[in-house]
This record gives sequence, C-alpha cells and structure tokens, in this order.
Amino acid sequence: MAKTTQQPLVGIAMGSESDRPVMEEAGRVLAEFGIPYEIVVRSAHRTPEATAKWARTARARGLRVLIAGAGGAAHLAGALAAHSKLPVLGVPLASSPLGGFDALLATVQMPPGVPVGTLGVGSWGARNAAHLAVRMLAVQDERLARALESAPGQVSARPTRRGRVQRNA
Ligand code: RP5
Repeated sequence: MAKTTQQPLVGIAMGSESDRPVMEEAGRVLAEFGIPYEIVVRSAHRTPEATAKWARTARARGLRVLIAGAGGAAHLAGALAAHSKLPVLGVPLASSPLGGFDALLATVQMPPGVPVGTLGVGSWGARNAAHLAVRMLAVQDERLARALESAPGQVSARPTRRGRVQRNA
C-alpha cells in the first residue's frame, strides 16, 4: 500500500496491479492539490473479504472519498458502496476485449440507494475522479476551495467563434 506521510483523505482502490498505471494518474492530481491519499489493490472477486474490510474501515481511518478503478467484471466500485457510506467514485478501465464499455456499464448502472459516481473510461476518468474528489473535499475546506479557484482551468467557458469550447492548456 502506497501512502503519503500525512493521514490519507482519499482512498484509491484498483482491481489489479495491472490497473496501477492508469489509477496513479488520479494520485498525481490529488498530489497536485496537496491531498494525502492511499492507493491499494483490492478486488471484488479475487479478494472480496479484504475489499469489504477496506471499505468498512475507511471512514474510521480518516478517508473521506473513495475512488475505485476496475476493468474485467468491474464491480469494485459497487462493492465499496455496499460496504461504506462514503462517496464512491468509479473509474471503468479498458482492460477487457470489450474496450471498457463493459466496465462502464457495470460501474454506472447501480440500483437506487447504492450510488457510484461514475467517471469516463480510463485515464480521463481517473483524472476526473481525483478532480471531483478535490471539489468534494473543498466544500468544507476553505484552503482547498481557494486553491481550486486559482488553479489553471483545463477548459475555458468562452466558446470559440466556431462554437467549440476553447482549451487553455
Ligand atoms: C479486473 O480485471 C481488474 O480491475 C483489471 O482491470 C482486470 C484484469 O486484471 P489482471 O488479470 O490484469 O490482474 O479485475
């Protein structure tokens, strides 16, 4: 388990070591905002009991948001939401021959009452899960809210003459 030295606020779980390169992109975004996080491998089908325990103890360990990335049979985010009332953000990964569309459907289509906030497939989703976690934490953290306001925007609100959204970066 990788950890920063401070008490982690965000927990990132991924179904396999093979998911790490993509899910570390979420960690990099959190680090940019100075948010301590932990990143672990937990699988809903390979290590179901360890996964349940990680989710059940998350709040007591100081975590405030959970991010789950999984590809094949992508029920990890849903499994975390079954065991924790913390907000769970799901990142479908393109590990299977179906290119991640299967993971997207498995992650997004949760029945009412067991919510998973589902992001896009792969790297974009991992990065946006972290950005969303930052915004969630900023609701009650003035320092973070100010950091968000002064962070360079990825997308300008100003449309171009052709009606497209103009990118700043
Ligand atoms: C899922 O199956 C994991 O989240 C991963 O995306 C996929 C393949 O896992 P490995 O066979 O590479 O361990 O459980």
